[in-house]
Amino acid sequence: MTTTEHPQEVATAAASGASATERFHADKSPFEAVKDTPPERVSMLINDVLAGVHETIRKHKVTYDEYNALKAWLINVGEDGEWPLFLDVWVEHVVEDVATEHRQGNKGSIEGPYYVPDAPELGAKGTVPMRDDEPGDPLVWTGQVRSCDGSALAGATVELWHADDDGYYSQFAPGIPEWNLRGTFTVDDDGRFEITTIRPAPYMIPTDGSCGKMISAAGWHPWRPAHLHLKVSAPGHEQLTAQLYFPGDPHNDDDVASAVKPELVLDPKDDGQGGFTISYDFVLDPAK
Ligand code: MBD
Ligand code: FE
Repeated sequence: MTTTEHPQEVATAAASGASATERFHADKSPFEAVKDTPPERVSMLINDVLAGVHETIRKHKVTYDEYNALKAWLINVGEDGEWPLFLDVWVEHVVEDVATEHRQGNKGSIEGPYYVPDAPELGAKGTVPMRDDEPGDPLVWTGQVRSCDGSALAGATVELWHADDDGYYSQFAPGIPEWNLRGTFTVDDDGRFEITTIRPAPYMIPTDGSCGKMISAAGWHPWRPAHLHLKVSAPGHEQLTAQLYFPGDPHNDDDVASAVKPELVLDPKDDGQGGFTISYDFVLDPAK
């Protein structure tokens, strides 16, 4: 069996959730950065969240059966390791809006649960690691990284990660080589880069886990439009986390993660050989 054969038969919500939870714990403690938050702010935030919950219960006369279903569901989300997925799909987009609203350059989009640091370094021009028989249309992306004043940012890095042609991410679905479709590019002296990869497929939230259960109970759909994830970093500048999308995707207008912005939709050109070329530049804000 090749690695690309029917990976959906073995990809489970609990397995990708466990990987995402483990990945999150592997980073430095998220509590460190907020250890000096005054109790007044903590109290205010918790009170406001709870007030929203209390208001919902009164307004809709939530029953004990519904309350118990919620309790069971919250327990299951944790057991499935799906909190990274739940939070990044239904909450992160607002945090991202607030965090980047001051920017003059690119504002970006959410990171999501499937970023892994330290992907292979590929220089200014290169091809991301992929299998010999990697399915998907070839994609060649040229771009430049600049500061808000228009100057090229030599030495900037562009980290790219994305799903394969089945909608699966390496390190979060079984049977895919570790760094498949993940790479780190360092731009040249003119801030330019050229990345060769394949066009990703749309992403479907696993339907066999707690998030999937909530989606189907609510009559929603589980889809994110096809997207490229990236992080752009340069000395003395705010790091940009963004996603890029393809025109015509049916879920650009109703992304389950609410993470599409018009300026993030690409304009791919047919390369005449079954592939596409894209051109997309980044403008980073100087760090405050
Ligand atoms: C993804 O691939 C993703 O990008 C987000 C934000 C949430 C779930 C899966
Ligand atoms: Fe994604």
